[in-house]
This record gives sequence, structure tokens and C-alpha cells, in this order.
Amino acid sequence: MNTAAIYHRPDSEFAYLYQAGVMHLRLRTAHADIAKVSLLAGDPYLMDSEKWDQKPVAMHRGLSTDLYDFWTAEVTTTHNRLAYGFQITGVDGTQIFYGDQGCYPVAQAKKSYFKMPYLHEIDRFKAPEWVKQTVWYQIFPERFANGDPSNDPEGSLPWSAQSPKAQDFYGGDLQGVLDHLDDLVDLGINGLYFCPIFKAHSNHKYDTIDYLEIDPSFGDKALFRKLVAECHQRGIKVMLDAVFNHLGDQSPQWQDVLQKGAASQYADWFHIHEFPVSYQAGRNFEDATDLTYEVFATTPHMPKLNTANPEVQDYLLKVARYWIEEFDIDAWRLDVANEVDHHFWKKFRQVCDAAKPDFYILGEIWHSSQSWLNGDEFSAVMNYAYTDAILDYFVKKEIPLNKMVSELNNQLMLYRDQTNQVQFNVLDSHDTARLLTAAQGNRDLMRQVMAFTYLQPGVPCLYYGDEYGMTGGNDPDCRKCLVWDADQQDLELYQFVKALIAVRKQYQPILSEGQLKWSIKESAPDVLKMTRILGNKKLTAIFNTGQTTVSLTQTQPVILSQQITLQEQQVQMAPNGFILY
Ligand code: ARE
Ligand code: CA
Repeated sequence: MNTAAIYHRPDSEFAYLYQAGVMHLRLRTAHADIAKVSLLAGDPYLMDSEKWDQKPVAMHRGLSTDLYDFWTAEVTTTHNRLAYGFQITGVDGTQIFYGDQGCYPVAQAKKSYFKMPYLHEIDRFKAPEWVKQTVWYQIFPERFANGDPSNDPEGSLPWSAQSPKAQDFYGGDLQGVLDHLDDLVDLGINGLYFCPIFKAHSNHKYDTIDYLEIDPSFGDKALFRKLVAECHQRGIKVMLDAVFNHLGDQSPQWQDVLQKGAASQYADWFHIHEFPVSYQAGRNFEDATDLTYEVFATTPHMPKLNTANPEVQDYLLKVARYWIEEFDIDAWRLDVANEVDHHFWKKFRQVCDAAKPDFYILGEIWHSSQSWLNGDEFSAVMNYAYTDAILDYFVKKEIPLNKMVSELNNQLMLYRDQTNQVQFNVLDSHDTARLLTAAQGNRDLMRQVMAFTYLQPGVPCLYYGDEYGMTGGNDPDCRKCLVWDADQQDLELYQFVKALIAVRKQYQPILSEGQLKWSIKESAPDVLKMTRILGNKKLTAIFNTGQTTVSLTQTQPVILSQQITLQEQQVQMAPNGFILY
């Protein structure tokens, strides 16, 4: 038995409250090394009384990676407290007890039970229920639609499908979004994620000048208020982009630092090592080493904010509250979330929760993110780390199918089940090449990747224009104007995306919450079977990756005289998309 691989940690993704009063436990063991795990659990205050007669309860064999197997159990407790340990039987027949002080002979089991001393509901990781039913649509406002040419910035180019340059403007605005809301409803969208819309210098608006003003080229506060109201009337949630890691160099605060140096009242709003700051407007530093102040990446235009400064905290928290309380937004997407301190994000979470119950906080983090997802900071992250595995297999063909499954399971086991249900599954964005371009123009492959992803735990996000077959390489090529001329749109793809979104919504409860199981037959190494079970419902999806087809069957068990018979409802996805059933 490989005892070195055995791992559990209380009060983490290995032991947590899943729902009020319902606890989930996980144990990690070496892959294919263990035959059975039994849980020994009970009230810690009864351990030394004769009432402690815990019978071993078999744990469920859960997901596996190439290195590990994960065992799971769901436990309800009488007094919200638990002492527990694991009785582990190896495939080699050996048996040990694993508890808080490691491995022991089974006879010494009680030597060191793990403890969950008291499970408080207020500590439980809570994810807004509405997010699970959301299919998100990401809008880059400068390029979605130009609804009001009168606010176009000086030198705006005519709306066209050409590749934009980094500094180009085309005049996209909020009126353009308002004009097309019903198109988005038709597609099945019920959540909009806007890239930044506050006053800023560039076309992407990540170089904020004033967090409390709508950029004049996008519209004004009255228009934004109307847009949110129209979205809410259509059942569409609204998520804005909070760029709190840095300010733009045209902001009054940074300009004051440039003029007054150390004497500026904002000197401590930034991370400045030496005055005068080595800043020349318009000069892009190839290498940030010669900057005397911290910036985002290597660009001098984005001086990093000192979010440990109480003045900066107050300022940013006022911004966070303002757009919730005054404009009723439903979510914040947090830019460069992993480079802002945890202390600030904990305050931020408190502010958002106080301003609006069920508020969704989405961190932009491209890697594993456990330390932001313990329930007192973000609700979820942009799940690039999960979808990377999907793209690595289906699109880049860099890993075999079983490695993709291993990677997906590895990611799922990093987080609590309720976190996984609201993770934000992006296949592309304004920071990456578009999916169709990544798939080298193979529309069937694009459909299969989307079908696979939309059937995963977590919520899908469609990047504007993908539904029409838009292409585009890395930033800025992935930010072309949306093609509104029907003759440039791939309407067959549009119909597929619309059908896929409908299927996602149709099966959403089991796709969000159903217990997940994968299987790949030796005889068919490129056919992946995904099973989801929720209550007495089972959904099976067969991804025939060789022929880019997916078939979906939903079984509705009918209970007859204690026998369970299953009816199969076959939904075949033809090579070019779902056949509506
Ligand atoms: C501009 C140029 C880029 C150039 C960059 C270098 O367009 O080609 O690489 O300058 O400074 C915004 C604009 C960008 C602009 C950038 C800087 O939208 O067009 O880029 O400002 O001026 C990492 C961060 C992640 C960040 C990406 C861009 O972790 O947070 O880099 N994403 C957010 C927004 C961006 C925005 C900013 C941050 C700045 O979504 O749109 O850029 O506010 C790997 C790494 C990731 C890395 C990712 C992408 O996967 O693991 O950490 O993300 O690649 O590079
Ligand atoms: Ca405009």
C-alpha cells in the first residue's frame, strides 16, 4: 500500500459543509492502490463513552487522476461536529487506519481522529444559486455594436471585420448592446459580462481614469441604468469588470504623483520605490526593471495600486458598493485578481455581500486558485485552468483523452463541489485567440469542444461573435467588430450554439450538481462516456471524439413495484450539431 499518497485535510476542499448541515468528506489515495475505504465518524464528545460504536461506512469511489483516486462521503451530523478517520484496505489486502496523526494499525484507530470541531453555516462556502442557471456572454463594449455614432471617439474607424490595431477605435457603445438585447435573449443568453465600461483612455478601458463615471464613448449613467433595467426585465444578469489591481496613467491620482512627486497626497496610493518616478508617457518598457514603481505586467500605463493603504481600500470599496447600490449590478469580474492582496478581497467580499445577497464575485485567475476560493473571497474564477485541458486534447491534440480526464478531475478536486458548480468556463476571451481560430477553422471541432464544455460542471461563457463563426488570433485580433451583416454570419453555427444553450438549460440541474463519472473503454480509446447522477436521475453523454459526435441520453427512472426500469430518451448530435428532439 502506498501510504505516502494518502492525504486528507480538515476544513478544506477535503472536508467542508456542502449544504446546511450536510458535510462532504474526501480522501486521496494513490491511483489503483486501494480496494476500499470505510469512514469511522461520530460525535467527538461521545468518543470516550460506550455510545461510541461507530460502524465503518463504505466511502464512494469518486474521480481519479493519473496519480490519485479520490474517495468521497456525505455525512450529516447531529450537533454539527465530527470526529472521524479512515479505515483503508489496499488492493494488496493490507489494512490501516488513517487519522490526524497519520497511519496506524486498525486496532489503534481511535488514537487520532480528524476533527471538524464545529461546522458553522456562516463559514460555509456559498455560491449564488442563480449562477448555475446562467449562460454568460462576454461583451468587449468597443466592438460589440455602435448604437450611437454621436459618441464615437475622435478618429473612429468605420465598422468592419478587419483586424483592429491595439490603438484603434470603432465606436462600440452601450446603446449598441441595448439595441441587440433581444438577439441575445433569442440565443438563450441570461448573463452579460462586460469588459470595463468606466472612463479610461484606451479602447479596452483597463487603464481606468475614473471608476465612478461611464466612459463617454460608451454612454452615460442614465443609459447604463436603463440597460441594467432592460437586462433584468429579460432575466439577464449583469456583471461588470473591476480593475482594482492598477489605475490608468491618465487618472488624476497618478497625474498628481507625476506633478508633485513624494509631496502628492496620492504618493502612497501606489508602489513607488523612488522619486521622481521613471515615467515617460507613451513609452512602453520592454523590461520593467528600469521602472521606479510597480505596474501591471511591463506597461508603465498601469501603475499598481497599493491596496494595503486604507485610503485606497475606502476608495475602491466605495466604487464596488456604488455600482451595486445605485445600478443594481449582479456580479463583479475582478481583473488581475491574483495580484491584489487577500486582505483587501476579504473586505471586498463583505461589502458586496452586504450590498446585495447572492452577489457573484468572479476572479480572473488563469491557474489553480484554492486560496481565493475558501468562501470569504471569490465565488469562482475564470476557469482557464480547467478549459486548458479541454483545448489541449480536443484542439491542440497535445494530450491523450485519458490525460484530459485526469486534468479535469485534478481541477475539480481542488475545490468544494458547490464551487465547481459556479466556476466560469471560458473557451476563449478578449485575451486569447478565438475558439474557431484555435481550431484552425474546423467548425465541427468547435462544436464538439463547445458541446463538451457546456455539459460540464460550472457555467459556460460565450465570447461575443463566436456564435456567428468569428475568427481572430491573440489580442488585439480577437477583438474585431462583431459582424452584423447576415451574409458574413455562419447562421448554421448560430443555430447549433442556440440549440446547445437550450440543451444546457434543459439539463442544467443534473449538469451542475450530478455526481460525475467518466469511462473510456480500452476497445475505443477516443470515445468518452460521461455519466451524471442526481437523485434518481441519470444522464449519460457519449463523446465520440473520433467522429466529433456527441449523444446524450437522459434516463427518467420509473419505479414499478420496487423494480426500477429506465426509459432511454436518445438525443443524437449529428456531426454538424444537435438534432432537436
Ligand atoms: C497590451 C498588449 C499585449 C501585451 C501587453 C503587455 O495588447 O499584447 O502583451 O500590453 O503589457 C489590458 C488590455 C491588453 C493590454 C494590457 C496591458 O486588454 O490589450 O495588453 O492591458 O496594457 C496575464 C494576467 C491577466 C491579464 C493578461 C493580459 O494574469 O490578469 O495577462 N488579463 C487582464 C485583462 C486584460 C487586461 C489586463 C489584465 C490589464 O483581461 O484584458 O489587458 O488590466 C498566461 C498567463 C496569464 C496571462 C495570460 C495572458 O496564461 O498564465 O497570467 O494573463 O497568459 O497573457
Ligand atoms: Ca458609438
